This record gives sequence, C-alpha cells and structure tokens, in this order.
Amino acid sequence: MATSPALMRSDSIAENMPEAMRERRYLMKKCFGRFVEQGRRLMKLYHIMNELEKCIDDQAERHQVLQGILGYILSTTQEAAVVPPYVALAVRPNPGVWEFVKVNANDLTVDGINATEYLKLKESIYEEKWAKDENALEVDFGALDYSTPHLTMSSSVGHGMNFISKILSSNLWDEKEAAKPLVEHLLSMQHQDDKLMINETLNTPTKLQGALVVADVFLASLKEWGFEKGWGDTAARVRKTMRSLSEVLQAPDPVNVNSFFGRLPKIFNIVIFSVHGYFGQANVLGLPDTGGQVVYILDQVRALEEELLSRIKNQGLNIKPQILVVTRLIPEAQGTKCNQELEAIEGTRHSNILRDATTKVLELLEGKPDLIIGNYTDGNLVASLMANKLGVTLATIAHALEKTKYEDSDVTWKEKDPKYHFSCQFTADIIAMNSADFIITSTYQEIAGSKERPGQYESHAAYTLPGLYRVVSGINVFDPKFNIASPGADQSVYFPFTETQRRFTHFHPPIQELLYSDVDNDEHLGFLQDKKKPILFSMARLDIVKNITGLTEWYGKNEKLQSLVNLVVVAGFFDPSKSRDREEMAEIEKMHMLIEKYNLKGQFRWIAAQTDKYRNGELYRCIADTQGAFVQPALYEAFGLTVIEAMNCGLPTFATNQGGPAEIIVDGVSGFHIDPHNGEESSNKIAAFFEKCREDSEYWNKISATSLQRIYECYTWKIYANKMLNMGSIYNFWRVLNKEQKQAKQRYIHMFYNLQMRTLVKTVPIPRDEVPKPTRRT
Ligand code: UDP
Ligand code: LCN
Repeated sequence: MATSPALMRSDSIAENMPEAMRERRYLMKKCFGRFVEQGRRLMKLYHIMNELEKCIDDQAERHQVLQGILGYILSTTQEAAVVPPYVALAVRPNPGVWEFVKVNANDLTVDGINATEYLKLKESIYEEKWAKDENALEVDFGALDYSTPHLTMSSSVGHGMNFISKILSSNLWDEKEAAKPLVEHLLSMQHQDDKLMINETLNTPTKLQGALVVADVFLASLKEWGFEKGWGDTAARVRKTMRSLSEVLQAPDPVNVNSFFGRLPKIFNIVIFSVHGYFGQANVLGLPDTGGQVVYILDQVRALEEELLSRIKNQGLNIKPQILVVTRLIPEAQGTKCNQELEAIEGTRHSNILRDATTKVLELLEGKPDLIIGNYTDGNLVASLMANKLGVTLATIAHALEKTKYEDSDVTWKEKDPKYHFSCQFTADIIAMNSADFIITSTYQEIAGSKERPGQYESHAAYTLPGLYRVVSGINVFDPKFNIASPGADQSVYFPFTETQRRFTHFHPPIQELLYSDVDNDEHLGFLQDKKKPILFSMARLDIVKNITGLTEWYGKNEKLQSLVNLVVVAGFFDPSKSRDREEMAEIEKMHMLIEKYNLKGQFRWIAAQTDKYRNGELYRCIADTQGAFVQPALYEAFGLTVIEAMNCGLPTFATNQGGPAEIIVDGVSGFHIDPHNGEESSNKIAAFFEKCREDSEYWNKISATSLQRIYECYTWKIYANKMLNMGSIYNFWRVLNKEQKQAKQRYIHMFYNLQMRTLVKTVPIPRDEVPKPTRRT
C-alpha cells in the first residue's frame, strides 16, 4: 500500500511533482519516454508499474524511487491517458480524492488540470473529433451543489446523517430565528386529515419553547397549549419527546437532533421499487436476475414494518402503516406468483407486493407515500420519477452498479452497448443518484472503495461516454446524502445452532439425507466417506464471480485440507444442457471436470441450488454441529448475505477480502478473510484453522461466539430499520431546508432525462426481441 512520504494532505500533486521530477530527471525522461512510445493509449496502474520496472533495472534504485514522492504519485495513479507528448495522470491519493496532472514527456513540465481537461484527453484516445468539439455535451451536477456542505475526511464518508445532525445542531444554535424552519416543519406534520405534533397556536420558536416548559408541568391539557397527537403513548414518553425538542431548541447537539428526528411521526407509508428479475416469495431464487436482492427487500420490508408499528405505537397514534413493493407483472411467471397483481408479504400485516400498476399506489395508500425507496438501476429510475412527481423524499439503493464491473466500460461504451446497454444504464444511474435525498449502501467500499480501489459510486465522479456526453461532475462521495446501513439476516430463520429449543428438527432427516446419503440423484452428487469429519460448506449461485469452482479446486489441490474436512457446496445444478446461461453452463462443466481431475468422490458433496430458506437455516446449523465452517470465496462480492446468514448460525466463516465481506468480518477475530486470487494461501489458512481447532478444543467456540457478537453489534435488520426511518425523517427536513437548490437540480435532471434518457431507451430492444440472456446484476 502506498504511504505518502513527504506529501501533506493539503499538498497538491501538481505543486510537488515538478521538483520531484527534477531530482530524477534522467530516469523520468526515460520512463515518460516509454509511456508515450506506443502512441495514444489508456494506461492502468499495472501498466505504469510494468513500464517502471523495465525502465529502472536496478532493483535498489527502483525501490528508492518507489519510496519517494514520485513513487507515491505513480503508485496512487489509477490511470493515465497518453496523448503524446502528454501523459495525463488521474491520481487518487485517498478514497474519494482525485487530482489530475498533465506531464509533457519531452520537457517534463507538469501542469495541474481539471476533470474536464483530463476527460478530454482521455476521449481523444477514442474519439478525437468529438473530444475537440466545443459543443460536446457536458454534464455537471456539481455546479448545482453550490450550497450543500460536504464532508471533508475520507474516513467520514458514508456517515451523512451524523454530519447533517451536526449541521442542523450548529445552525439551530447560531441564531434565534434559526429554529423557524423546524417549527414550520412541525406545523406541516399531519396524517391524512389529522394534524400532528403542534398547531398554529405555536407558530414561532419562542411560543413553542414557552409552551414546552408549561406542558412539561401540565401534560393533561396539551391541546389547550397548542399540542396535537404524536408526542407519545404515555405521559413519560410525551415528556421525553418534549424534553428532546426543548433540548434541540435550547442547546442543540448532533445526538439530540438525531434522537428528536427519530421520534417524529413522519413516516407511515413507504413505497419500494424493485423492478428487475422475478420478484416473488417462493420459487424465484436462481431465476434470471434474481438473487440476494429479493431476500434483502423482503427482509427489509418485515423489519421496516415492525419498526414502524413500534414507533407509531410509541408515538401514541392509531395509524396503520403500509409498505408496498412495486415490481413487474410477468404474465409467463414460470411457476411463480409473478403474474399476480397484489400479493401479501408473509410475516407482515400491512405490506404487499404490487405488480404492474404504479398509478395504483396512490389509490392503495389513499394518498402519497412518505418515503420512496428505489433498488438498482431500473427501480431507482422509476422511483426517482415518481418521487419527483409527488414531491416525496427519495432513497436509492444499488448494491452493485454496472459501471465498475467492466474495465473502461465508459470509454468503450459504443462497442458494448448492443449487448449491455451501458449508455442507458449509466444515464439512469446518474439521474437516480442525483435525484436521491439519501443513498443507502451496505458498506463503505461501495461508496469510496479502499485505499487501492475506487468505490462504485466514486467511479461516477467524472467519466465520459465519447460521442454521447462527458460527465465532469457526476456524484461527490463527500456529499452527506451517502449513508452506510448494512442489512441483516432474518433472525427467525438464521439463529445460533446452540439454541436447541428453536431448531427446526423436522428438517434433520432430509438434511441428513442431503449431506450423507451414498447415492447420486438430481439433488446431490458425490458422497462423504468419513462422516465424522467437520464440513467445510459453501452456498452460492454458480456464477464465475462466486468462484465455487475456485474453492473446489483449492480443496482438490490441498491434501492437508482434505485430511481435515469434507467439502460440501450448494450451487446451481448438474446438467449443463438445462442452463440458459452460457457462463453457468461453463461452470457446471468445470465442476464435473474438477471432481474427476482431483478424484474428489468420497470427500466432496455437490448439492443443487436450494430454495427453502428455513431448511437452509437449519442446514447452516447442521454444518455447525459438525464443528465445520462456511467459505465465501467470491472473486468479488458487493455485500454477501450468505456470510451473515452463516455467522448468525454461529458458523465460523472464511470470506473473500474483495468487497463487502472484508468489512463484515474482522480478520482473525470474528472470522477470517481469504484472498480469492491466492488459492494456496487461502486453503492453507482454512487448514490451519481446523488444525488449531484440533489442538485447542475451545478455539472453534471462540470464533463462533465472536462471529455472533459482530452480527449483533453491526448487522441486524433492527439496526437497519431504525437507521432507515431516522434517515427518512431527517432527510425529509433537510430537503425542505434546501428547497431552492433541490428544485434547481430537479429541473436540470428533468431536462437531462427528457433530452437524453428518453432518446437512449429507444435504442434498447424490448426483451421479447432479445436472446434470453439475463443481465447479471451481481
Ligand atoms: N441462496 C439460496 N439458495 C441457493 C443459493 C443461495 O437460497 O442455492 C440464498 C442465500 O441463502 C442468500 C441469497 O440466496 O440469502 C444470496 O445472497 P448473496 O448476497 O450471498 O448473493 P447474491 O446472489 O445476491 O449475489
Ligand atoms: C447483491 C449482491 O451482489 C450481494 O452481494 C448482496 O448481498 C445482495 O445484493 C443483497 O444486498
């Protein structure tokens, strides 16, 4: 990892680089000469490092250069646009922080340039004429962010709500009249025709403060003093909410601002859009475009409804909350209920799936929703259109954005558009991000990546689709709209194996059969000779990125691991001819090949994809009974629900260090990280764990317990729902405070949508004209 040798945070690269270049003039001339030698091209960090190695043969000297300022600059360069004699570097010293410089390879002069100039140089590698066109369309969302305060530290990215609480508290503290918008906000609160919180009697901060003092003493006659419903269901709770508001008015601090907004009766009805794939409650997992996202939304609905019911009760209100998940109606539903217009969500009282008719939302809710949540590109786009139309607070979620999945997908969009429709996808994404009042992510890396790798949102800061438009400022990861709210796992299904009373024992016979029977059938293949060994377990879709074949190969190559454990994987199915997905077919064939190659029969069981989550929950626990472990070996994983499902069951977990799991697990404490690109190291690490468990009988229990502790502290739906509703309330006020700027941006988005998006969608064939190949989201 590159550490800055002499550069201070405030130092600019453009200021430091010339002097550093002078000190190594001879070498740098040689290096930059090599960079431009091959003409126009886009170089990535690994190209730069390769060239550097070739230029400086002497290892000691190379080491010295890499340790210095130049080494720091070059190793934090994400890419370089080479347009001889210039080499323009896009340097990323910290997550979310970018600087662009242009070096002349002939005389080594260095100029600081802005994003526009950098993008133009980059475009000229692909479409020079367009790059030089003064009238090429430039999109600049940042120009409309003139009044939004931004976070400054990379480490605080993703904690927007805390930042906003800070701003609100310091604003309220600043001047006497500063509380006026808050009073107006409280005055505007109502549910259908019922007024909530306060009425016109208390229409100034002074009157409200005075009344709060009196009301504290005379709770019985609240209405007389100008207070309405919504303060609490008991005298104690009413008093607490009032004191909380008094504190906000008299001595605001971020904590009491946050807690007061959390108590406000602001959200009753929520609309969630999830348009892609098959959205249903049974028989859908594994169908095109349908994976953890469906699990996420259904669990999210249950958690939000529970939290809403508890809050509404505590607020002393008798209001029925409603959550509607709006999705596509699919006439040929392949044995699912995706052709049913309205379907109640199991485990909820007031939540439904609505298919097809968005106009029905208003009818079903008998009014506007209080919060709209979008999911993924298509869901987010529709959600943003509806939220804008109705003037409702908008949250967006997109656990895996397409842009970062394919290298240079922006500059090479034309060649990939017929298959992937990137132009539409990126346009929809940037519209939704900018429309959103707040953006929810599961992890930090989703927003701002890591020290080495830019985040998914970060990659939308500045990019270009040559020939179409250039985005000079798309989204700023320091915007306080970003919030990390990680999902949980359904704890009525995924609970510790030690809770014997709750266990779904009726599944034990079929699970025994699934794991240990000696015959092959449609559901399982291979057998376990030594039934006493712990089981190393994995479960995922059979996609390349999930790397189940990688895990099988690591196991096949590692005799030590084979001697310690059996391997059981749940993934896809066995007959490649039944798959509609070319990638999956190849993975199925590879699995069969690996079983033969490493002669895995007798210690390896391949189970076909499972659809019953209750049985899956018990399956994780049965694996824990064997003192086994779960492995998530993905080449990249946005979040990784299986990781937290396994941990919830008390199963020690090894998970990829590429993506979300690297944040979920604290390596060596609450589980282990593995490097999917280094199978030998990873399988040795797993083997070492099982060896240690043999030596120390308490070690397995210790890791099991710390995994659970980690889950309870950070990854539960209760934490998520609480955060989500607090955000809904606080960002609702924030958008009122920033009304003018919001409106200006909305007008800009409206124009962009009408002039660009609507034209672009016409280029996308409707699905029935296409080959039935799903667009992978994950
Ligand atoms: N899953 C399942 N059966 C399978 C494979 C996976 O029920 O054969 C479930 C798994 O329990 C989890 C979800 O599908 O709830 C996968 O979510 P994850 O976030 O791990 O990956 P995604 O598929 O969304 O990429
Ligand atoms: C999408 C993914 O790729 C997974 O990593 C997540 O766990 C899933 O959605 C649910 O958020």
